[in-house]
Amino acid sequence: MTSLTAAEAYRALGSYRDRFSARHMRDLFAADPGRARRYSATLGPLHLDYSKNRIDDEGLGLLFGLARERGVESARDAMLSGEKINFTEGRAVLHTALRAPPDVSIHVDGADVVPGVHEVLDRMAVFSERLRSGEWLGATGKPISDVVNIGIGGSHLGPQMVTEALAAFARPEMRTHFVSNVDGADIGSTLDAIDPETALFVVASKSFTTQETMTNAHTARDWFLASGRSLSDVPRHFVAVSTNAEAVSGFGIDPDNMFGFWSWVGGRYSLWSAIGLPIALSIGMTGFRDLLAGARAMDEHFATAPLEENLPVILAMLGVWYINFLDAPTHAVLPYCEYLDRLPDYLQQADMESNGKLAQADGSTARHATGPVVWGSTGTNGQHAYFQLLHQGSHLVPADFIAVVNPPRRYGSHHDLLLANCLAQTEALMLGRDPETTAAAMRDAGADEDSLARLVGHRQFAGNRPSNTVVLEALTPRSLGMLIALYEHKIFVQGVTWGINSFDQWGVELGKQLAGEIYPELTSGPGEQRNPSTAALIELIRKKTIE
Ligand code: G6Q
Repeated sequence: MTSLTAAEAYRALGSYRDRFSARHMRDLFAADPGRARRYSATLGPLHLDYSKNRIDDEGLGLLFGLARERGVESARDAMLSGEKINFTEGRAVLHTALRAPPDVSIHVDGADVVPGVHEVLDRMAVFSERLRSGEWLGATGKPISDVVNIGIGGSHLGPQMVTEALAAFARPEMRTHFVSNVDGADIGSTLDAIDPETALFVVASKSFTTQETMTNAHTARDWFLASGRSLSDVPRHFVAVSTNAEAVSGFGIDPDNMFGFWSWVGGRYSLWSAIGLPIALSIGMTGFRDLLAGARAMDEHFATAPLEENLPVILAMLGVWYINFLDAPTHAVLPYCEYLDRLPDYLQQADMESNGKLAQADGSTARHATGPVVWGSTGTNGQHAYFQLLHQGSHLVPADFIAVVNPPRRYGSHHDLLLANCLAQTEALMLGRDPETTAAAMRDAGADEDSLARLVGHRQFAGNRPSNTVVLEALTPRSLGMLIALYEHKIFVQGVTWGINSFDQWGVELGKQLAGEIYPELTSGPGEQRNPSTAALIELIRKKTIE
């Protein structure tokens, strides 16, 4: 495939940008009374309002044309049917098969993968029921009260984000903890809070070789054994989620308590697989299956809706518009929902590890921008921190605001205040406040002409700052499944548009390799080939004092 910048629609978008980019969203709304309705879409319990974007019908038409020209539809079909679209690793990309119903067939290398998916789901159901009902007992005969997931990256961020998002569906007597960092403070503080007699560790690692995870797992096992237990007790307190049966059994985990998955499940797309075991242990398997069903509903929509009505495609192409045509290299994710506190972190990995790359299919380097820096945190907290820059800073920061209509619990006026703030921010970003209105408001408040001359420039808002608003009817396993799959497919569509492979992650290899080399040098001293800066830092650390 040719480069993005050579695409006919890309060039047309460039000239559209030159003609259009000065137009203000205020004027777009004024000129088109139907804009809010036409630039909105609903799928089940999820509503998307994308009307507060710097675009009109012509621009959107060009963006959908670009998606077609870049082969988004055929790439989508190839992914969904199990073709090996992860071309640098020779793998299919089938997180969608993890949420396919049993009557669907999806083949990889001639074999239907769906029966295996349901076999693992059924084993997860049996295990989670035994654990949650208190039938599964620890080595001293006590039921499990604390589940500790030990994993990192894709084996951590998804399960943690979903478990915390759906905390309202969990039973309070079953607590879930997540340990990821190789910093001993992470596992240390978790072990301090639990009892070895009632703890169950889920060692989650596709490879079962990841340094951080295996270091934490061994520390947990040592702690468990130090409590007076023997190796034969380990299988009652440690289970694994992995593709590496040999290493799992070498660790002392009963292979019957290993939940497998497959090479066609990428780490950051794996929460739907057995990597989601902590979710199932927390909210129960019915809830976990609802999560899968929500994602499945989004998959079906993605597979069948015309591009112009296809929610992931709409979000993706708006992102391409800002990144490639309006020089906006970051994207903010702003959930107005405390339960979604971890969503920005989760999407940071999903997006930045998928699309933070420049190598095109033929190995050449793209000469256009690709994946954005994804960042954000919950509202209203962000309003009192960095929103200043969103409103008046020099960077254009497209943002997704995520709101939930019905909270699991209402506390007085809190929820209406929360939602009012969410809507106020998107409106302020879009409308801004021109100098005349600013001056009039200041005059009404009693400001003199001297103050006006000095302060209007500071107190005006240019506006025209774009946002999407995603509204969930309620935060349930189903709606959350839809929301996550929406972003997964958005990321995919952008990767296809940019001509990159969204499913490898070679960029994390070099640092891992160097850490392996530097680790012994912290004891032995820097190797001769070590660069002077790093060598000096190694020496400083070995001295254990700065002076
Ligand atoms: C995700 C990445 C990465 C991976 C972790 C953990 O797509 O591949 O974040 O999930 O490095 O790997 P293991 O599951 O093999 O321990």
